[in-house]
Amino acid sequence: MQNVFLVGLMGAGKTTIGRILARKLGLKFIDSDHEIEARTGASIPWIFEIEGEQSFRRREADVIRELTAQQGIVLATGGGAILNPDSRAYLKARGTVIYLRASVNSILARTAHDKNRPLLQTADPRKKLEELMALRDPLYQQVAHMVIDTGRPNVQSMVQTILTELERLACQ
Ligand code: SKM
Repeated sequence: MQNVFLVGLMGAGKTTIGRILARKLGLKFIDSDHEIEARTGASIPWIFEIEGEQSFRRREADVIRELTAQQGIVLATGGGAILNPDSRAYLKARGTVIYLRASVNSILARTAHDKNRPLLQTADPRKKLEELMALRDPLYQQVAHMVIDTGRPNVQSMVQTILTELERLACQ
């Protein structure tokens, strides 16, 4: 059974694309942010505020280690999951990693009214996103088996591209 892992910045569409992909591939969909919230019984902004980012990252690394050990899942990972070297290694070794690469502009548009993104609750979210992109893009690239630009006409065509590419990789 195959696993598919989606990485990329927040607001790139990992959850939306992941749900559709899972349905098409007959796999189970899991979102690591939702899993952390379910296990903790608290929202991500709350965890950031009360415990701090470092504690959130520890919880995230535990969840990535455990979830990637499963078989037959599509996993949407939190935007910062790839910061942890162990998590990068698990993702790369235990499934096909797809980097959904979105522009800062499109992420800003998608997250404009989203209060659930603690890292963007700043005076200048564009600057923050540009910093995150500069820091993380090389890490997403490093871990990815496939890079998909999200500026396509629609979600369905993006999913189709991914499915075709998954088939190609499977035949290699
Ligand atoms: O995991 C959440 C959390 O808000 C942190 C984050 C990040 O570091 O980019 C992205 C979200 O998916």
